[in-house]
Amino acid sequence: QSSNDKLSIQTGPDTWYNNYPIFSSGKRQSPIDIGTEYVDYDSSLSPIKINYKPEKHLHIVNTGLSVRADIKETSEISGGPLEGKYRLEQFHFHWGSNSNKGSEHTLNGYTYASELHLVHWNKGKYSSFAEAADKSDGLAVLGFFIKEGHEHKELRKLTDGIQRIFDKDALTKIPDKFDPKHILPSDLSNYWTYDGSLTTPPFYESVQWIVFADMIEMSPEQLNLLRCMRSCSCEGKYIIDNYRCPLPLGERKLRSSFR
Ligand code: SG4
Ligand code: ZN
Repeated sequence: QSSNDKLSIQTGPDTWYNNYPIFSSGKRQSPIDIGTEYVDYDSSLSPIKINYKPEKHLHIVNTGLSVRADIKETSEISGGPLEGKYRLEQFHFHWGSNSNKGSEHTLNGYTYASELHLVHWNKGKYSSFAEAADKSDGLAVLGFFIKEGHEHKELRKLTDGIQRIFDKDALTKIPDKFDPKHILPSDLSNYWTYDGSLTTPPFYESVQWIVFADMIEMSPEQLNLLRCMRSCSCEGKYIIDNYRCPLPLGERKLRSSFR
């Protein structure tokens, strides 16, 4: 075993419980299994309003744990379970070593090939992402399950860019205009929502999770490009299976906007 293997094993999802003991007993940790038999329909949950602007040159970075796209424009969401406006900070993906796994949330125990997370912060109450990140009402993350299927046209711009950032800490700009709204399915009225946390260290219990019933598709080729990203600037260590496993719902409520 090389030292790089060890580093990855010591810092990957398998050891996060040991290194962050407070949160192994946390009461609002994420992800969870969305067990539809535990869901409460809430007729007061309106559709999520998306007010996203196209990015002139989307910046994407290989963080060593994922690919992250950083948002420069003032793109916002409101509605649903949210009070006031939440501003889009970044989006990123989780994925598996093959398409039978990769999502963080599961649906009645079923895992999908990947999951997209769009991370927003409460701009009505806080003045920056950093200030909001550890507050109980600080963040809202939109989650979308991704299935293997058709090529996703808007994400093609991103997956083309990924070929330039296979090494950890590499970053690049997408040459074309990129509209984050075009990543999303057209119907955003059906979703589940619950109080949760970041799914990576430091696991702050600050996230209103909104996971959508309508899914996104990416082609096998697009998913394979994610799997070519490296968790170091060396040969052979790939970013795969960068998902956390579901934690108990506990006393929390899991609500749906639809029957
Ligand atoms: C990914 O590792 C992102 O790249 C992180 O973003 C993100 O951390 C982390 O996932 C956890 O986010 O929606 N899955 S999640 O709970 O958003 C944060 C950064 O590297 C703080 C900043
Ligand atoms: Zn995530």
